[in-house]
Amino acid sequence: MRERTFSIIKPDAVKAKQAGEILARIEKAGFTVVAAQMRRLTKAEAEGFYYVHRERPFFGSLTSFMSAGPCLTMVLERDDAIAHLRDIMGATDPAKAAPGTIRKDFAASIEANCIHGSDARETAQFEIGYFFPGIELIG
Ligand code: 3AN
Repeated sequence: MRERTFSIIKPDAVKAKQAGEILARIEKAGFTVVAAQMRRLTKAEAEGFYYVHRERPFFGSLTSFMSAGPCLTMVLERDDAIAHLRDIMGATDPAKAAPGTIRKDFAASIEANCIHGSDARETAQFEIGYFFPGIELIG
């Protein structure tokens, strides 16, 4: 089923000038870019985005990293977009990511792991609305 997901090419990858290569992989995997915007998150925006992780020990470090430089926020569409993006991203920890995945090839650490992708339908709706309010949602 055609659906939308939300993705961020994170500050580590933008700084390393890998955003273009990562986006090319996403497009080659059949995704359409529905919306895209470079932005630098404030610490408060990063905290709101990662609210579900607020009790985790890495929350402060993660939100500092995510607000340390520009990132590329995107809404992506294809069949089974949420699961498929997670497949091509690879595991959260790049050391455990499968060969050929984006994180295996570009990420430096479990925190600076180059790309975000929504993990479920509800999260995708929240995340798309958080950064692109007004975009029509599927479902
Ligand atoms: P994913 O991005 O693969 O869905 P989550 O949702 O478990 O992973 O974690 C959200 C983000 O928090 C990750 N993308 C990563 O940047 C960071 N993160 C996750 N686990 C750790 C950890 N153990 N130490 C530091 N940062 C972490």
